[in-house]
Amino acid sequence: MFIVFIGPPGAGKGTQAQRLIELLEIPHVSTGDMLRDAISRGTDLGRRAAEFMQAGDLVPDELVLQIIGARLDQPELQHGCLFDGFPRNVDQAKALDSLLAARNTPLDMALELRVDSQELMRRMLGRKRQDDTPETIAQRLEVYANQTAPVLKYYSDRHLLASVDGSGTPDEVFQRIKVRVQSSS
Ligand code: B4P
Repeated sequence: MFIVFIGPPGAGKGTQAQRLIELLEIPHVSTGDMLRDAISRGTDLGRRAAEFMQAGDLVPDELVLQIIGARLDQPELQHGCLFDGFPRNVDQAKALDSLLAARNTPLDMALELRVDSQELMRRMLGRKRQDDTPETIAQRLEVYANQTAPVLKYYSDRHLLASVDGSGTPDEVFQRIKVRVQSSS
């Protein structure tokens, strides 16, 4: 099963993805984690991505698609995976469609996690990551509204979108996700 996980910054995609990959027994593909890993290893790609992440902007598609393409070529991803934080704009969604079509493995589901801005701010300021300053968070929320929200329409038009309320405890949220995923598989 191939699923994409979409939601505003701090919605808990990473938190819920860990649970979902265990339930579905599929690999986890988080572009945020892969980019942070490239930065900590000091690779050329990491150096180029760092300035965008620190500013709360999207990393250029060219860099993100480079890491996604390489990851999709790994044999463990042949039968499915959970894309976490990718795609983040409509061009990335179209590129993912092409990559999956070339492998004859179309996307099964787009899962949206919905959380209001006040709660997002509270969660992100609580985790103390380097790119979680109030200014950067405001910029990331704006980028989400302008660039990532249109991805929801893209998947809704293709009848692939399922939206889940991301408020409440991690257990409560996961129960809702489980119901949606199990009813579509
Ligand atoms: P990501 O790493 O994708 O992270 P995120 O959106 O900030 O957070 P996430 O939703 O995963 O929240 P989490 O579970 O941690 O992106 C970081 C940056 O990388 C982007 O700004 C961008 O620059 C770049 N990037 C990544 N992918 C890209 C792409 N495809 N294209 C271009 N650029 C890209 O949860 C947040 C906090 O809330 C945690 O502390 C958690 O413990 C807490 N929490 C979770 N669920 C909770 C709950 N139910 N109740 C209370 N707290 C909860």
